[in-house]
Amino acid sequence: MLDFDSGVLAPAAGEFTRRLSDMAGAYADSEAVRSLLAHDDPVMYAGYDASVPPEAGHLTFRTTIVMPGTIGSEYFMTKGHHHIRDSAEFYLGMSGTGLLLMQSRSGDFAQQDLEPRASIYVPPGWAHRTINTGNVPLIFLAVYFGDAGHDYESVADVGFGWRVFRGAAGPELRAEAVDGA
Ligand code: S6P
Ligand code: ZN
Repeated sequence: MLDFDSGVLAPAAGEFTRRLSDMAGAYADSEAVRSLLAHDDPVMYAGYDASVPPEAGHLTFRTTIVMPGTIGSEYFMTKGHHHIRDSAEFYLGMSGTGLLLMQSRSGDFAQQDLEPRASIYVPPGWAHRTINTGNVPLIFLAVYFGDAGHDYESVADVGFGWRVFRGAAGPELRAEAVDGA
């Protein structure tokens, strides 16, 4: 059972939690990261994993709950990743509002609004990262191949072509130089 309001999946194989210290280098304002980590290490996002074998032929799924907030003025986000075996993924918005950013290996960029009932296709070979641009938790479901695997290093090395900041009139996307894309 999926609880659309809380993101709880039950039964679940387990829960995962990512704190700021797990992704300190992802944010543009390294000084804001340092000063926050000096007295706190907040949970940036968490979620629940389905009990599905991580093997070919299976479809596995997990929920994610991204907390609301900013580092400096950059919205809380997920680390972002490629799948080790290039394969597609399906995202379903459950609660809250945000963006799903996607970037191909050749540097093409796409974004989709992630909101309740949004059904989004992530094509094979596109890295993906979610951003919470609202004031409440952003909650979504992701469905992907059991043997897809996760490659975080490529995204950490190359970066994403766009960052999302809180602006006076709402979320602002700003282009970012990326390495090798
Ligand atoms: C899995 C899917 C999502 C993310 C989750 C956390 O393929 O894309 O479930 O794993 O949103 O993001 P990240 O980038 O830390 O794995
Ligand atoms: Zn994924």
